[in-house]
Amino acid sequence: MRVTFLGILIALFLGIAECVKQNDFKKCQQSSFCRRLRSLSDRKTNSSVWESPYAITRGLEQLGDEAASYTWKLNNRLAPEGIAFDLAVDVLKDGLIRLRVDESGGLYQRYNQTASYILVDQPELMQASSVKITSYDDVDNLAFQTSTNQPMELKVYHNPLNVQLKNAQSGEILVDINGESLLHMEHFRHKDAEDTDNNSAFTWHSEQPFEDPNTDGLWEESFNNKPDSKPKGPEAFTIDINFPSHSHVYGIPEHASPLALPPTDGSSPRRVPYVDDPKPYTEPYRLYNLDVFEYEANSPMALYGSVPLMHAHSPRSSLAVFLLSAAEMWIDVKHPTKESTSTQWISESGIIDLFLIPGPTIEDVFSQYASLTGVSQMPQEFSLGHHQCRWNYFTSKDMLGVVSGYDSIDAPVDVIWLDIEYSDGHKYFMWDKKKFPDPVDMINKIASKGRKTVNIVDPHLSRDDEFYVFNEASDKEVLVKKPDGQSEYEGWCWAGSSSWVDMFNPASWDWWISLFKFDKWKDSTPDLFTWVDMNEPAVFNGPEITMPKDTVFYGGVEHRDLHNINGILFANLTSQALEQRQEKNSRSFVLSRSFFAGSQRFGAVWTGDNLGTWDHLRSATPMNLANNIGGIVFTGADVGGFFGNPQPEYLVRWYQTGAFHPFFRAHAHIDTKRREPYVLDEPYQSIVREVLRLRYSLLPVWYTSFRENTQTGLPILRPQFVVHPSDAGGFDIDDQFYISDSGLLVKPVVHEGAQSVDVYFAGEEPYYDYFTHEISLGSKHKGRRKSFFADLESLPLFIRGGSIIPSRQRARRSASVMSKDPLTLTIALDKNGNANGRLYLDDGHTFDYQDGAFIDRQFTFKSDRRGWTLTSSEIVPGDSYEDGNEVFIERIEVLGLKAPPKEIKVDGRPLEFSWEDGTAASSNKEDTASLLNIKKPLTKIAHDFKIIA
Ligand code: NBV
Repeated sequence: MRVTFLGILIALFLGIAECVKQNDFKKCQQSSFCRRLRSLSDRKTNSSVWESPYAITRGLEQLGDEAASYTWKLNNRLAPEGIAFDLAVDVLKDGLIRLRVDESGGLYQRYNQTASYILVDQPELMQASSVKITSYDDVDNLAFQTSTNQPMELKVYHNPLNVQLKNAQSGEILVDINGESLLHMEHFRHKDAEDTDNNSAFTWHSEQPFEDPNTDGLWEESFNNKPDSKPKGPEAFTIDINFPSHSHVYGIPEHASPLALPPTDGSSPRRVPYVDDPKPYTEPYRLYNLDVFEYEANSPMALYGSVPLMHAHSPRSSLAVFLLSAAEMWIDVKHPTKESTSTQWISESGIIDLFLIPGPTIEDVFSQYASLTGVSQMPQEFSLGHHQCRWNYFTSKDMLGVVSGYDSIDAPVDVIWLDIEYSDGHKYFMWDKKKFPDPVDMINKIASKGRKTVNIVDPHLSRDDEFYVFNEASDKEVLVKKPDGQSEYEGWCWAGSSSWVDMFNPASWDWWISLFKFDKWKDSTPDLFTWVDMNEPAVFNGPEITMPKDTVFYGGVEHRDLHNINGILFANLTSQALEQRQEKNSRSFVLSRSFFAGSQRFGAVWTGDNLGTWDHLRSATPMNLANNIGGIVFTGADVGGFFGNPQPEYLVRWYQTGAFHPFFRAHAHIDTKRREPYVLDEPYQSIVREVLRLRYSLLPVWYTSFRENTQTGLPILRPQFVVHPSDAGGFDIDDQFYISDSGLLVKPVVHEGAQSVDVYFAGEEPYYDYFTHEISLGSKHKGRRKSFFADLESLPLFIRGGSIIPSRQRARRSASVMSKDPLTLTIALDKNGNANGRLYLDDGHTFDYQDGAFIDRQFTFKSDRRGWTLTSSEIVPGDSYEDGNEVFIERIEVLGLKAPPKEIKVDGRPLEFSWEDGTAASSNKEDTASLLNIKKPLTKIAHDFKIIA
């Protein structure tokens, strides 16, 4: 054991493995439940008579008088006598459907706690009186309206069971459940029972009755010689969910795959912009949070996080489905026709808890999904700045050297990070005092330069009896148990022999929070924040580098039932810990590697250990877009690539890309050469400095974008299909994106040696090049591709006409010293000479904004025959905040005016301005736009104003 562990350690440490070890991770065929249940689909294809054995045996019953909650009794005619299921349907307040299937009176209770950890609240039900029920012989029809007054119908057909959600206005079937007759829930059974009891439900999908009760891994299986005892036997389920009128599906992160999910049946994928060599997928998408060493850049393999939310989209409507299961899951995608999609979902355990999110607009989908899993935290403003990380900065001096390195080249950075080597023998919370003799002094010195520190806390606890955290956890009995349910589970991780905290045990919660308190963690300060890594959890000697599925958590629950939500619990509790240790009401900042639906409430995530290769740079954008449309908006990727020593061109392209991801952190493996911006040669260093400054100048856009997400659930990074939902030409595009509603459109350059890029412009508005002000046009019915010069210094960034971009143009060393800086407004006119924009500001670190201490402004630029007016008014009345009262506007730029004004006044006071003729006669012509530059309007941002010309 020790030898193997050492081997793994050395390989990880030196980064010697070349690429993902496919053999370390299961294919569907190697996972018995996936193999069993995926085979149903093949058997169906090869069978002339295929019928679902599931039927309703007792019709609709309403639960109580008030609420729209209904049940049916369900039977599998192939299951032994006495086995039955309950089907429950809730119509939720906003018109979402929650459909649950559970075994009724089974041998055990299937795991049903996932919702209690993931949903923001118990979903509110619609009044029963708002649902009109009509029942015929074999079908119940539930008619209701969504909160946006869209009439819907849910049809429940009894025999065989089939559930369809229809748009009652268009008659379109939106979602069809069990239309393919694949639904199956393996019932609990006794291992030693009569053959019939064991087998009869399986004869449906296996040609022959099983001879051996453990046929096909029902009661035990092993992978790479790691056994999984299955004390409860088989308990998987599968369900087919079809979208008969939706050609595109998106979501279900985390995979390094194109955003528009390619089919998994081996058929050719559509053209995918980011992959040079598209290959057909034959494996289903897997959701099982794993530490995948050197993962592939184009694959449906599982990665660190799981969000079982899938969007279905067509030019006519958008909707989504959310299957709330914390167990391992596999999802197949096919396109029976060009215009339709069929999917099969396979999960190892738990109840079926499926939400139908009806839309019909894409905005509706996001707000409906946010009503379930919540929106982002309002982040600490500093965390939107640039982060410099490395495995590892080794001493206090090294850390302070990073700060002075940035200062020496006048480049901004907000956070310097410490990886695992800061700790004493990987006993997190304990600093290695030889390298960091006075951590508080070091953190304070960094803070005195306007910067913060983050250090890592991995969830494995060294089983060293000198380690107070381990001793306390052991005494409190909050450690994960072996399959016997009694003794502490022990595995290998960085610290050697380790145990893991069971965050499902309520007794661990206050204790975990207490570990971060300043009176306990004396080597910590309010300027130190937390990175939670390896929380999938990663276990070096475990099956697939994680914990065995038969380990036991609180209440006797097996790891298999809750694996995918283990990581989010660490992020949740750590975020609470950072909030609660402050006297002032400060926000937390936590970065977590593992995530699940709802992780947006607890901080940022990143795409893990990417490679320093061009295909990984290309995959970063679709991966971050997928997280964003999965609700997890505060996301980024290791800038520069975690593994490898990138060439300067690659590094520059990475900064240009990462600067437009919400979480912007450079990071590198311990075995790589130093590559901080201040060690780069010219011209690379200067290019990177400019990119960093650009990021900081746009912090007001990023901050406003987060505010918008907290109010609407809309993503911050938006792919084409979200912004132009009826332009089918953009549905497969995932290599360019918009930043929230700001109007900024980004096209990262991600090919070696590129001197030009193609940008896709959709819609009727003009697009202005951010730097040159050259105008490009979309077109009314279809997008247009246009090629741009893009040498290493060029960064394709555009403003959509009709937008107003707030920025801060003074170069500073960090976000925390910018809070009083004046603002610039850049106004890019639409084809009618109008524009709108928003700016949200608050103190950037407390919760005072919840009591009204914020500035939330709407800017409106309106042209008429005589001239134009720019007004600033409050969107939501706020009381401003201390620094906010000092912020003023120092410059206003207007792009695309037809003629210069004669005079410009604010409150009767004339303003100075300059004018540059464009070569374009108007914003409807592709040429350079005119530029009006209004100097020093000096209007306070907290006040209303009207500028007239
Ligand atoms: O803590 C070391 C690394 C860390 O730098 C990286 O960001 C994590 O994703 N960690 C994984 C451990 C394993 C690295 C091979």
